[in-house]
Amino acid sequence: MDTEWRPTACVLCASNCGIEIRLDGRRLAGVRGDKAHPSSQGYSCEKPLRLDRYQNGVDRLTHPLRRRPDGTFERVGWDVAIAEIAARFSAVRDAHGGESIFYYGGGGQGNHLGGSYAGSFMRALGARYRSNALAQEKTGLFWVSDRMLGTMATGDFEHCEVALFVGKNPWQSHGLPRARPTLREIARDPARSLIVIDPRRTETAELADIHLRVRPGRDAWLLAALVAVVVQEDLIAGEWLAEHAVGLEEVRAVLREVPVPAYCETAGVPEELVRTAARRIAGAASVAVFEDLGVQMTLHSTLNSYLDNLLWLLTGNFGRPGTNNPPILLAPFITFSHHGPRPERFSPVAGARVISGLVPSNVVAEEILTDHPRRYRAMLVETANPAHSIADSKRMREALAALDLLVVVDVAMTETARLADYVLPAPSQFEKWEATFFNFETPANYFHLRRPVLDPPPGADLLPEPEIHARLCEAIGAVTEDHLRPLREAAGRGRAAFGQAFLAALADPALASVAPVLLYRTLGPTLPDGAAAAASLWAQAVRVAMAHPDAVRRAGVKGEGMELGDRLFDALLENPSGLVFAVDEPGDGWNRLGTPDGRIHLALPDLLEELAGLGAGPPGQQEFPFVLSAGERRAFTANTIVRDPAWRRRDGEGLLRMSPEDAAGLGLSAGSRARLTTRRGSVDVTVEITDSLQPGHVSLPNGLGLTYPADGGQVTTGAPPNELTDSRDRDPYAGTPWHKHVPARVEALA
Ligand SMILES: Nc1nc2c(c(=O)[nH]1)N[C@H]1C(S)=C(S)[C@@H](COP(=O)(O)OP(=O)(O)OC[C@H]3O[C@@H](n4cnc5c(=O)[nH]c(N)nc54)[C@H](O)[C@@H]3O)O[C@H]1N2
Ligand SMILES: Nc1nc2c(c(=O)[nH]1)N[C@H]1C(S)=C(S)[C@@H](COP(=O)(O)OP(=O)(O)OC[C@H]3O[C@@H](n4cnc5c(=O)[nH]c(N)nc54)[C@H](O)[C@@H]3O)O[C@H]1N2
Ligand code: SF4
Ligand SMILES: [Mo]
Repeated sequence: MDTEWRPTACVLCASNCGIEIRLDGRRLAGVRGDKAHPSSQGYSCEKPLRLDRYQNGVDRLTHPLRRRPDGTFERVGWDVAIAEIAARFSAVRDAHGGESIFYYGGGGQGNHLGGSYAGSFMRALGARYRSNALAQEKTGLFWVSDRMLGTMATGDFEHCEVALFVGKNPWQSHGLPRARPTLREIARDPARSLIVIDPRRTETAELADIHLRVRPGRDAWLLAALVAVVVQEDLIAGEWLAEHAVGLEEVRAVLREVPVPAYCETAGVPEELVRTAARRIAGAASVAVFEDLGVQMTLHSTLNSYLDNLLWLLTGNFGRPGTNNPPILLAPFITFSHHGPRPERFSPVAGARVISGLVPSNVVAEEILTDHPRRYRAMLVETANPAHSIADSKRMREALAALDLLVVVDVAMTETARLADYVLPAPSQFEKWEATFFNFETPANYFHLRRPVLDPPPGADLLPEPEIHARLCEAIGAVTEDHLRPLREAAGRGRAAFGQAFLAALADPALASVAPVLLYRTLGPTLPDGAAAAASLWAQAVRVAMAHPDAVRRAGVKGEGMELGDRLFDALLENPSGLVFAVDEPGDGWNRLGTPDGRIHLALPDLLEELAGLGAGPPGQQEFPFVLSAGERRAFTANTIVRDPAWRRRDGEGLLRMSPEDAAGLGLSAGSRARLTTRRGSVDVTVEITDSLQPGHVSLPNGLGLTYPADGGQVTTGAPPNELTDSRDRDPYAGTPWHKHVPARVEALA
């Protein structure tokens, strides 16, 4: 066993805790929290202990693969793969236009560096449409926040007096630094309060001071009642709103009419408890809020996000420590444009709203399975598993099979890779330079550029994503030696000369569109320890230093202008456990408001109309008696990042949770087998009985139902949730899926 502990990060959820790894040969034999990591500070949960199952999975890809006419795969060399893929994408572009080429993915929970280069190849082809999992969850919130704030805001849970979690179970799903200790600290402190809105009595709800145990799918009524109490009892931050917001009267007019008792009844929550929660929120010095999939993937999802934002805005919880603040993103992978010069965009076939540059995942199949002349004909999928993760897997498989060309870049043979024409193997996240772009903390934000922990497997023929994208750009002639030479020469003369030459190159739009690959090929080779993949971050470091020089200097980086950016970039390279790169002063969040008048816009007419329409009541009796939440985060789920089922120390097959009342009614006992049926399909499951669920609500974990080699064949463990979901069940504004609200039926199996 190696005695050295090597710093890296856990890649199993968006928290990306710093960890240290000790190797035994090629095995990740020891894993522990990294105390030097600025955000997690030594914390980690139970999941990364067996990260070796990701690193050394038996279905890891070792060579580029090409599909034969009979459907099997054959190995090809990189030169052949790159040349053929470039030629086939070019042929699709020549015949149908670049817009018919679609990109999906670009980063899972820990690897966004590779995706930062993919745009170069796509733009060079003239592609305009792309998507990823954010368009299955966050785009409704982005759209609302864009219109209200011209940006987004995240909760400061370290400093808040009241923490509010809406459809979010951070005990299991994390998403805030050191989630479990942070939750315990809030719960233990009599001066602070933890409020949870969830139909389940989750681990987080168990700790809460107030648990609003809403009926599944009835959040819109509950949130409307909460905000209405704030307005009707005159608990709003009146002076603050007069100074900072517009549209209060329109909002007040609608909220005055909300019948609080009736809406609480619809939501299934006692009115007094709702009033108590509203008063606690309005009376607190600071409230931090995190809404997540429980409200973003259920009925009225975009309205839920709007009401949620109204709750903390009407009570003045923005732009101060302990409230909700716009973070400085080192890599701006979320974009806001509503208040800018560009009109809204819509997808070419389904006409679905494109938010933050993303087509809703739920319409991707619709955009392919049609004879519409503008349909997507070719697709590049990178570090995502859409055949498993997008609603209605059956239809998604059909859509992927209907493409003229499907290319998948992954580390493992996934459900999506099996359908591809070419499968391109990348080194694992521990075998290359990597980074996550999920950096949302305020007031101190951090970034972690990770070094490789070990080499790729001997004998394997892998290429990191930046190299793949650079070679593809070169193969179609978008990047040539003539483009690179002047930049390379400038890089040889130092960073200042390089900066000048790079800015000059950007004046040519064709070069600007492939800028990341130019950086990789020219600045990249000058970086220490083979860190070429980090080159795209140089441009981001310079951008952040120009836009937020004081915040960067408060983080301890010295200098002015481009030099400050250079030093920030060097600091990223020199801190293998991560670096605080920006520190805010109280009130800095206001400078990042993106509305042209510098005000918060409270009134969104379309959503106020939907709010007024809630009076008609919830949808009537369904043909199916149960609400299925398809995709609960549990102790041993991590999307589809770890494919080996032996990774799970418990709940190995992913039990269907249901209430004792429902189990008794169906004649089921713990461990019984049952058939779960929806409009789109059936799966067989094993039942767990728990009073943490309400009658009428059943819950299945996410990330199961993967097929993995075992016993000389392929074995599928657990139920794949998207065999049950329907892509038409989606939000009318953002197209986000209602995975938490799938009408279902359960029957006992003999
Ligand atoms: N362990 C683990 N952690 C993860 C992941 C993982 O796979 N495993 N995935 C990561 C990813 S990609 C994400 S996006 C996050 C998601 O993190 P979360 O959103 O916290 O995860 P979920 O468990 O999907 O949903 C949260 C809660 O919504 C509740 N819910 C269901 N229906 C409703 C409803 O109608 N109303 C309300 N208010 N709540 C409802 C569920 O009971 C559940 O407790 O987790 C991240 N962290
Ligand atoms: N029914 C239902 N469906 C859901 C959800 C739900 O709650 N219910 N949740 C949704 C949410 S919130 C999310 S975020 C999505 C997640 O779904 P996807 O976005 O499709 O992502 P993952 O399942 O995380 O797949 C990540 C892929 O990256 C690969 N990978 C790992 N490391 C590397 C690497 O270094 N390079 C490359 N190229 N590939 C790598 C893994 O092998 C895996 O195939 O699922 C969504 N789907
Ligand atoms: S799964 Fe998430 S919370 Fe747990 S160690 Fe990994 S990054 Fe941290
Ligand atoms: Mo997610």
